[in-house]
Amino acid sequence: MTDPRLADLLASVPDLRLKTDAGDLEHYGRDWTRRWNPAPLAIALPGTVEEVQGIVRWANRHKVAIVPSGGRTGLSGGAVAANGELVLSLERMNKVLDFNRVDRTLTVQAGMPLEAVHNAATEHGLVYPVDFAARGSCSIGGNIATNAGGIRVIRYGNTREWIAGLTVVTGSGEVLQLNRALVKNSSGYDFRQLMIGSEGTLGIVVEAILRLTDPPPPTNVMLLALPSFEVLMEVFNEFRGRLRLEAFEFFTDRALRHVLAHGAQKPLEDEYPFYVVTEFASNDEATEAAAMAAFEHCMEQGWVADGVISQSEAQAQQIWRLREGITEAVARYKPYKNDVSVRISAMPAFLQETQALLGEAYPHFEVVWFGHIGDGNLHINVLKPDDSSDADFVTQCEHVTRLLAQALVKHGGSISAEHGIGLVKKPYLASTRSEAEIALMRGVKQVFDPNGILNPGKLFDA
Ligand code: 2HG
Ligand code: ZN
Repeated sequence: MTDPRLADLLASVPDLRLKTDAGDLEHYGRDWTRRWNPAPLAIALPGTVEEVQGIVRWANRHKVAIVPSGGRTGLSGGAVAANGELVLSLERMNKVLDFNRVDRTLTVQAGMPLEAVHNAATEHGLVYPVDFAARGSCSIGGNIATNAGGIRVIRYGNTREWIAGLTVVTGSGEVLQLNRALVKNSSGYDFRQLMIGSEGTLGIVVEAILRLTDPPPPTNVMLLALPSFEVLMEVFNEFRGRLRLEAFEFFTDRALRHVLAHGAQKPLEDEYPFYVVTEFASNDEATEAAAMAAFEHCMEQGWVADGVISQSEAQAQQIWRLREGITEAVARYKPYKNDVSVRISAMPAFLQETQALLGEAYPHFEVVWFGHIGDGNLHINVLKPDDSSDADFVTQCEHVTRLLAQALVKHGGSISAEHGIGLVKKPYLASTRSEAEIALMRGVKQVFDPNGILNPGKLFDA
C-alpha cells in the first residue's frame, strides 16, 4: 500500500479493514448500471460508527471524495466510484441492534440487506412492508438513500414512511441522531426526511430505526391479460374500487417473452399485448366474490381478455416471477432505463403521449415497458442491439430522454420515481425541480458537507 493517504487512513483508523486489490476495486466501484468504469482509490469496510467518523475526518483532511456503498443494486449510478474516490462500504455493519415491541420498531445497521430486515421483522410477528425484486442484494441504507419504492407502494408508501429515526455521519464528521423514533415531534426542521433520498450527498446513514406493522391479511394474486394500453387505468380503477390492493403492476408482451426465455412458466395459452399482476387482500367469501366481480366486469367491458388467479402460494410466486424477473431477464441487453412518474390522474394522457413519442423515436430499438402503474410509475427499458456500440446507443437514448423530459414537464411528472438521480438522470434534474429548488439543494449540501466530500457529482454538480 504505497499511497501515503491510505497509510494516513490506517494510522487514523487503526483497525479499519481496507481493500485495494484490482478485483475489489472493480467489484465495489460499480453498481447495476455498468456504464462507468470503476476506478476507486480503495474500499473501506468500517465496523463501527466511530470508524465511519474517522474515515470522514480523514477524507476532509485529504480532500478525498467518499462514495457511500450498500448493495450497489442502484440503476442510476449513485454508488459508482469512477474518479479515485474512497468507497465506504457498509456491508460489515449489517446487524439488528434492537427490537422494541411497544414502539414496534427494529433498529438496524445500514448495511443490512432488505431481505434480512424482512426476516428479522417476521421473527417478531411483524413486517417491514417495503419490498422489491432486489431484496436479497440491496441494503436498507441504500433504500434510505434513494427513498426506494417497489411493488407495495400502492399500499404502504415509499421507504420514507417507515423510517422512525436515523443515525447519520455528516460530511464534517458529526454524528446526528435524527428523530429517535418519536411518533410526534414538531420541533423544527426534520433532517431525517432530508437525509432520506439524498443519495449519500449530505450524510452517511449508519443506523436506522424502522417502523414495523401487522402482517397483511391473506392475499390472492391475479394475472390479467389486456388487449390494449388504453384500458389499463380503467382496469386499475375497477380493481381499486372493489378490493384492498396490495400491488398493481403492469408489463408488456415483450417483457413477458424475455422472462419466459429466462425460465419462467408460461401463464396463459394465448399471447396478449399487456399484462397486469395484482395482489389483494382475500380472506373471506366476500372479498373473493368482489375479485370475481371486478374480473367479470372488466371482461364484459372488453378491458380484460383473459386471466388467472393463484390457487396456491407456489402459483402466486410463479405469477410474481413474471413481473419481478424482468430486470434480470433483460440485463444482458445492457438496457437504457427510464424510471418516470406522473400523478395517477395524469397517467392516461401521459401514457398516450409517451407511447406515441417512443414509438416514433425508437422504431429501431426494442423497448420493454413495465412498472408500478398504480403509483403512476413507468419503467421503460430500451434494449441495446448487438450491432450498436455502447456509446452510440446511449447517445441515441439520451436524445429520446430529452423528449421524454419535455413530456414530463408538461404533465408535471418526475424523471426519477424511485431509482434516484445519481449520474444517469443528472442532466435532466431541471425537468422535475425548479432552478430555485436546485440552488437551495446546493446550499443545503454546503451546510452538511462543507468540503464537498460526500458522493460529489451525484444528483447535481456542485
Ligand atoms: C422494478 O420495478 C425495479 O422492477 C427495476 O424498479 C426497474 O429494471 C428496471 O428498470
Ligand atoms: Zn420499480
